Amino acid sequence: MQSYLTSGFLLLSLLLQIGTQCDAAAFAPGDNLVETLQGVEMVDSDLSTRRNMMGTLSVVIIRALGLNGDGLMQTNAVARMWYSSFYYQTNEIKSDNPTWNAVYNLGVVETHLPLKVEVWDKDVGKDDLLISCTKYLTQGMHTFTCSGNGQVEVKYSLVCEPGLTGNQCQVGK
Ligand SMILES: [Ca+2]
Ligand SMILES: [Ca+2]
Repeated sequence: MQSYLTSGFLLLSLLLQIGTQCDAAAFAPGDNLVETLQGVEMVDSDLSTRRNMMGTLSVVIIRALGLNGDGLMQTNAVARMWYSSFYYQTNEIKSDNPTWNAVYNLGVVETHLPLKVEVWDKDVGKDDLLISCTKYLTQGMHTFTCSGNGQVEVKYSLVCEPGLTGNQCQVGK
């Protein structure tokens, strides 16, 4: 009798605990324990889906070549990059062939988003957009070049979070 009461009490406190963690309205008085546990499982799989497609991203804006922002004068070259809510801008180099080697460590990010890179010539008044491109990332170390008015070289490293693999870190091991 005592153990029956104890297990009944444990069941009740488990239900109360789950009820406070989830939407209490989802648990009607008639619900049994099996339905309740299925509810918990659904919450868990939502969480693991959210942990999917994550990796550590570093981007290096290496250099640009053959820019022509100011005719006979050297370009006032600046590169900009965007990824998710991140935005970075290099320092300005007065050259048609600037080398920045600017390293940006973004930390753990979602992997399915496009990386956008632009190169600009700074002017008094309106700046000139020389190169613009977007690139979807894959895991590993990669170097790519974007062309426009000249070229820009970009390198990045994407390391999947533990337990994830595939091009965009989407598949669990
Ligand atoms: Ca210009
Ligand atoms: Ca300029």
